[in-house]
Amino acid sequence: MTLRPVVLPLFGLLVAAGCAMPTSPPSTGAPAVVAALQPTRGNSAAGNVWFSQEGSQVYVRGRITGLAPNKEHGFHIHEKGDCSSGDGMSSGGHLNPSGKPHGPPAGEHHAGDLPALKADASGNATIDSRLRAMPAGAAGFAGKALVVHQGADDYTTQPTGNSGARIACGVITATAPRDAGGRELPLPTGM
Ligand SMILES: [Cu+2]
Ligand SMILES: [Zn+2]
Repeated sequence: MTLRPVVLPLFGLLVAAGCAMPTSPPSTGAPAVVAALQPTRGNSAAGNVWFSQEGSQVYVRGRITGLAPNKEHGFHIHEKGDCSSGDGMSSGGHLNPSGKPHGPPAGEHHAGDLPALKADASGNATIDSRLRAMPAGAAGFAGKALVVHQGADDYTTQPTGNSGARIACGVITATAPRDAGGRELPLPTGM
């Protein structure tokens, strides 16, 4: 709720910047790193998620499809940028460079503990959050993995939150994902 007064003027600035350069291709604008989430074996969740540095703040924005309708899903940055195992397990544990317990975004938590995904009746979730105190900034997430879990994060069970199987995984990179025509997908701003 308290994000609105901060975020809306930023949207305006980004839109204005886009209009000033009508011939340029879509670009990420603010410095950002991106994860293109792919479903793990037997699952359907997928989507693109951007972590953008805006001044001293890090925002996470994106859209994920193929989730369980009307369910909450655990959502974390994991420490290894490796989704090759097919079940997401190769991404290791939660990103936790400062040795914190697992927990909710508003309390003590791993750097990789993100606000839960909330799927709508069609199994889609939109993410638009500001992350608290990220010393390494958005760029510090490059080379890690973004993971979506099958179940809800209880934010209590150590060190995982007990949110079950890993249903989507994507390595976080500084390279923007591209559409079928090879154009960079823009950083979402109006979600
Ligand atoms: Cu996780
Ligand atoms: Zn955690």
